[in-house]
Amino acid sequence: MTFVAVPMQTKSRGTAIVSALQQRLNRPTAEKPRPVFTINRRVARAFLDESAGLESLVARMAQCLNAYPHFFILRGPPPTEDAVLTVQIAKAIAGLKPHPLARVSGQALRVSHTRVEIDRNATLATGVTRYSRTHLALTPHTDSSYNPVPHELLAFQMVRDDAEGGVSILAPIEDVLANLDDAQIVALHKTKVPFGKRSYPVLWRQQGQSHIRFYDQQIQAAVSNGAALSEAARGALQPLQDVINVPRLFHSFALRGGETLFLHNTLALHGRTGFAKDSNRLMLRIRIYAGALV
Ligand SMILES: O=C(O)CCC(=O)C(=O)O
Ligand SMILES: [Fe+2]
Repeated sequence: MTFVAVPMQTKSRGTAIVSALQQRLNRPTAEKPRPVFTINRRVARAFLDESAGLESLVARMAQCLNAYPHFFILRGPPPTEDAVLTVQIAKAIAGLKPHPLARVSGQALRVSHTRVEIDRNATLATGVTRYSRTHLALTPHTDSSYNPVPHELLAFQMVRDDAEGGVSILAPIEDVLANLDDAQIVALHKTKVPFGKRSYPVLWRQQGQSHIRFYDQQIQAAVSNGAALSEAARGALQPLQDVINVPRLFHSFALRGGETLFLHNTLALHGRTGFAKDSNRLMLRIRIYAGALV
């Protein structure tokens, strides 16, 4: 599936002809595909044993992340606070191909681990990633969007789910773009927006595919720290903000304890609904650079 980055003609939002593709992508969430890999104990053990004999399974997982809807759910293992299996699967996917960054820095090989749970000390003064450690809803976003190169692969291992909230929202880039018109898409490619200390365009083309970097709270935080947000950037962001605030356009599902969500961080935005202030919901988050997803 390809999208025109810089079309010669632009259509206004109201008169855009809804294509067959758009009609398909705008189906209600319940009808959207939700890939699941269920693994048994033998396969789990094989992953822990350096992924011996799992090449075709790992290749299918990578394929699933590169193709719509750019995520899958892993089921089978019981809930655990040990992230070793998730890390091994993430490393197996990442290791399919060397990452371009690996040539310039050992950083590419490092795995980032975070416990995502309510942190009562996470005050509103402690950095932009604080939101994930509260009970608050998170609108669909890209993780590590302040990095020159955001990690390609993210995994969220649900240890303890929340029965009433914390529902995952996944917004594949195709669904986001299908709800914007060509002029809006062009503006998001051309306009730089501040994330952390630097500015980057929200959309870019890589290997014939559009990728996205977007984190509303990060942009707002950069602005409150003094970064300039031009009128052009505000204008480019508004339609995107409008779209990502409509969860019914995207995939949503409640991950249950033991399930792990793997996703392509620059081909699908992820978010969640809020939950109770005293919830004991716990997820483990893994981020890794993955050459096979570049
Ligand atoms: O809590 C969740 O479901 C997602 C949290 C999140 O987006 C993050 O920690 O990056
Ligand atoms: Fe996130």
